[in-house]
Amino acid sequence: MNAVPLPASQFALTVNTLSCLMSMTSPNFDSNGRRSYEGFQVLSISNVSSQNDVLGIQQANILQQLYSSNKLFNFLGEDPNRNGPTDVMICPEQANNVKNLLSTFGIPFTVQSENYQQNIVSHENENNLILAESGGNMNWIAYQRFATIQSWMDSMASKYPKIVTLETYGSSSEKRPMRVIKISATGNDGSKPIVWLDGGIHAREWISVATVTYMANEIINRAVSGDRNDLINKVDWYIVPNMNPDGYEYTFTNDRLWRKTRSKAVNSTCYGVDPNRNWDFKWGGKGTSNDSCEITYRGPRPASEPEVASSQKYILSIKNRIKLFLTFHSYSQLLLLPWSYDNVLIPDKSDLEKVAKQGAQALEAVNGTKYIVGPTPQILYSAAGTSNDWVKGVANIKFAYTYELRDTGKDRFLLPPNQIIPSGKETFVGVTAMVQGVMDWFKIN
Ligand code: 0X9
Ligand code: ZN
Repeated sequence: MNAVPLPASQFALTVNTLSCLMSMTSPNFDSNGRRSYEGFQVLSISNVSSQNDVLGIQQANILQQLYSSNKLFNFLGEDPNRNGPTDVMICPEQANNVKNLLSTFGIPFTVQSENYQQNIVSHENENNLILAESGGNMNWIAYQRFATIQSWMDSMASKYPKIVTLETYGSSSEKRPMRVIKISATGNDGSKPIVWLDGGIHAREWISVATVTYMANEIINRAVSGDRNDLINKVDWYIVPNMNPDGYEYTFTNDRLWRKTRSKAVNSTCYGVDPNRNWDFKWGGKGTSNDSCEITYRGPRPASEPEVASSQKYILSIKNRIKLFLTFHSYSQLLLLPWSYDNVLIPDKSDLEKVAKQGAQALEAVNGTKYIVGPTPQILYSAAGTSNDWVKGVANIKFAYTYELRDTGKDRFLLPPNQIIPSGKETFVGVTAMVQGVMDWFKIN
């Protein structure tokens, strides 16, 4: 279809009349009192042209305006500047208007979901069925609750007291423990390098929690066998499966798409700070919001969140031993290098890239899952105040990376539970290859 473009001024008017205020201020709830996404639609917008059309209007520019001025697309947190297709969720009251507008400007899109609540319900039903069948015990065939993960950590520590120890280094806004599981095949005598793994800093990214606990379990199994020549036994592992415990629980009980912490903002009705915009390095820069209702809210000040402040303090106390820092998110299948705050190169980019490429290659060899390696702004978008940047810039840990796990946009945060084990297996192979690369660089054997 050959659409007749609107003049730019008329476009601005059209955009300004689109608002999701209704579904933002008075959201729907399901029969269990949880946020319902009934009628929300997901569109995948691809091949957006950055060429000017006859009237000098850029399609990419239009998308940017739609994205930023109307709070239409806030639920998936996608940024139209990123490479690849942009997936957006649209509130029910504007679904038709937005689709008409896109068609008018000849911007190609496909409808991925006519009603996102259906996607959520079928994902949760599937998970709950497995959880019910497995009777509250830890496993990696379903996504687990915070309490189950904590008791599993307790049981590992009491079963293998010489190898597995636990430490609570802080507590969340709602007073859940910030807890690290330490695995040391030869006893943690303070002499070995530390590899840090964390998951769940973003609440809805369940696969990051599941993958990190999967890896912890694998490491414990191999440490118990006690082979001193096994690479994984040459380091001490410090693993925090839940960096944002309140947010994680909230995704089970109240809102499957919650991303932030659960602190209450002063002088606002909104809750939560994006814990990956709250770290005390370049705080407040690009890709952050000062609006407490937004999903990328940076918080009132650096490290305002107890989850972030306690993690910073804890990491500083062991920074000299940490040789590799990996934080796990989803989705997109990326292995990101700092800096993320802006398109600025780190001085040792080639060292970090080399290790990352070894990781991505080893990972891909397992199930053919492809990861793209590169600096954050070049392959995703700029984001200031991330844990990754703070770890590199303040704690001075050389090898610090962010994994964006499965998938590339089919199921997004609702990744089917039968992908936990494949994700865990391939990611662990990727991580061990990176450990090897880092050991080689530091000439540790
Ligand atoms: O926006 C983010 O915080 C991360 N993406 S996500 O979709 N999981 O929310 C990207 C963070 C980017 N970079 C680094 N931490 N380096
Ligand atoms: Zn994330």
